[in-house]
Amino acid sequence: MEKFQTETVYQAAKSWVLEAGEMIRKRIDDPREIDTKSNENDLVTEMDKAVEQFFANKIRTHFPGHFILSEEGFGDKVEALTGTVWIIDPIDGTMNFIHQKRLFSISLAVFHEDVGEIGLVYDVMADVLYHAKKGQGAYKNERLLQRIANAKTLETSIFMMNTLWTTENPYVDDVKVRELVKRVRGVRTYGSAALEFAYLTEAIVDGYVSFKLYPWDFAAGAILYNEVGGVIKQADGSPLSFLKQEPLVAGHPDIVDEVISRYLELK
Ligand code: 2AM
Ligand code: CA
Ligand code: CA
Ligand code: CA
Repeated sequence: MEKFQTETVYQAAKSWVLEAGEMIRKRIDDPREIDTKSNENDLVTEMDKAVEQFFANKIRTHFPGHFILSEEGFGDKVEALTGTVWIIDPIDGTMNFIHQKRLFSISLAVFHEDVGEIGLVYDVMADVLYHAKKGQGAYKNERLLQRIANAKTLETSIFMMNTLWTTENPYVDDVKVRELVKRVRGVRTYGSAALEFAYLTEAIVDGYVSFKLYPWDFAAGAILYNEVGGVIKQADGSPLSFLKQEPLVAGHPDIVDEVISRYLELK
C-alpha cells in the first residue's frame, strides 16, 4: 500500500484552493452563464465548471494515481474510497454565488484508504480558510479551533436546516420538524453546506440536519468537524459512506441522538 504524503498533498490542495478563490473573486461581477440541472432552482454556472476543471487538471498533472469524486462531471467514476480520492465541490452555494455574491465556498476533502485525511473549506469572498489534517486539529486561518467541551441542550442551540423541511415535504414528518424549530433557540439557513459545517466546527452554531446532500457537500466539513469532537451521522443514526447522497444529522454530541430519536421521522 502506497504511503500517503499528507503534507505534500495538503500544501498542494491549499495553494490550489487559494488560487481558485482569487480567480473567483476577480470575476465575481462578470456576467454569468446560468444553466439549470434537476429543477429550475438547481443552478450551475460557467464558473462552477471552470473551477472544477482547474482542480481536475492540477490533480491529474501532479498526482496521476489519485481519483476525483466531484459535482460537475470532470471527476472519475468513484465507487470506493480505496487509494487516494479527492472529493471536490468547486462552488458550494451556487445560488448564493449568483444572487448574493457571498456565502459560498470551495469544499475539498482528501481520503486515503477510507480515511478522511484532509479537509479544506474556503469562504471565498471573506478570504477565510477552514482547514484540518486528521488528528491535528481544525483551524480557521491561523487559529486552532477549540474542541467541544461545554455541555449543550437543545434549548440553547442554534440549529441549521433548510426551512422547506418545515413545510409539507416527501422526506420527513414536518409536524415533528416544527416541534424541533419551536424547541431550539434559533434556526439558520446559510445556503452552503460546507460553510455550515465550518460554522459547526467554529461552534457558532450547534446542530444541522440535511437530507439531500452529496459527499462533495459534506466530506471536507465532516473532516473539520471530527477534529473538534462533533458528531456526524446519517439521519437514521448509521455511519455515512461518503460515496452517495445521504440524509445527515450533525451537531454537538449532547444533542444529536435526541434530534434523531424525537424529531426526525423519515418517510
Ligand atoms: P451546491 O450549491 O453545490 O449545489 C444549499 O442549501 C446547499 O445544498 C448547498 O450546499 C448546495 O450545494 C446543496 N444543494 C443545492 N441544490 C441541491 C440539490 N438539488 N441536491 C442536493 N444538494 C443541493
Ligand atoms: Ca449544485
Ligand atoms: Ca454543494
Ligand atoms: Ca457545487
